[in-house]
Amino acid sequence: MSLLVAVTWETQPWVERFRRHLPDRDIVVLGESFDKAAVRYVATWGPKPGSLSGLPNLEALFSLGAGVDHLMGYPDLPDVPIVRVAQDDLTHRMSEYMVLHCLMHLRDQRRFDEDQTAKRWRPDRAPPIAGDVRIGIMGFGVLGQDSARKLKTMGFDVAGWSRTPKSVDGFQVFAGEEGLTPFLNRTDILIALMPLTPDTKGILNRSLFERLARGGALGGPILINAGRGKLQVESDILSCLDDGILQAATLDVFETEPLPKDSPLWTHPRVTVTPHNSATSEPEATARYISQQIRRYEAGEAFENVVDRVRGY
Ligand code: NDP
Ligand code: OXD
Repeated sequence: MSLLVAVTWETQPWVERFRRHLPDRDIVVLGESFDKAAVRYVATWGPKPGSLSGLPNLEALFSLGAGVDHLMGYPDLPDVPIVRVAQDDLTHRMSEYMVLHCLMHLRDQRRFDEDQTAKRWRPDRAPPIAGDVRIGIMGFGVLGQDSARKLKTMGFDVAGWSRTPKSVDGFQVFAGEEGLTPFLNRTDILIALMPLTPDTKGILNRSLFERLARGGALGGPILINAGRGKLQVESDILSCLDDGILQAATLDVFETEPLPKDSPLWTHPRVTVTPHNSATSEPEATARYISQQIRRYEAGEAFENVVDRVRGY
């Protein structure tokens, strides 16, 4: 029986790791010849159309990342469980990113970078402390909750917003449409860590930004999006930065990736751009996680972190 690796990234690091973690299996690769009937599992990211067809004995699809929007629109998606990545390596990377960028905005680090370039000595502002700043995390799942705990340790006042009501020790969690406005009204730094679904597409728009807290300690609301680029309306982000509805933004994800060279986001003085690498799927940790899921399943246990196709995440 074999595991098919169908990635749009460089294949070799994945094949090597899967061979190490599943030494008793054939690890086969798209584009090479292999027995389609022997394939029981596929590990994939952004599969090319047609590449998942004609696998009669397929039992599960593994997304190589936490998000599954790369699969949801796929034509003829096989009707087998889809297991997504939810493991510590990826989660910790995301929380590191969130702590880094929240502290960067708190301490106005971009200004000091500019001052260093200009050899300008301007110790003229006592920044607020974390306890003065309210962070709101849209998408209070695996990643949102871990970031929340770490940001809280730094002293930030953190709340979450999710689709369904939930109780998470130590945090106020708002939910659904009726919870959205009160959640935004108390938020100085808005973090987006939601999946891309029909409900969340374009949600980060002017009408939402206008509901963020005014008069907060940072001089205006700040957006950090590491969920998906299509959550955001980039023309609204730019116009809201220009008219003061937003103070600054950190963006890891974009409507079009790679971010086109002519995007004004690259050069906007109050936008920090990173190349969709806030929480990269590291091959060793990801292959280990998927191998563990396969062994669990073959031992008669259920897969963990199975995607609900109706919800879309
Ligand atoms: P989870 O499924 O654990 O959490 C998703 C959260 O979003 C849940 O709290 C869910 O609500 C909430 N949510 C979903 N739809 C809505 C909605 N319509 N309204 C309000 N809340 C909603 O996912 P993860 O935390 O593991 O990952 C989140 C996303 O982060 C991924 O889908 C991916 O897009 C992105 N990501 C980005 C990476 C990067 O490098 N930039 C790396 C990894 C992930 P509920 O709890 O009620 O279900
Ligand atoms: C993911 C990603 O979803 O890397 O894991 O974007």
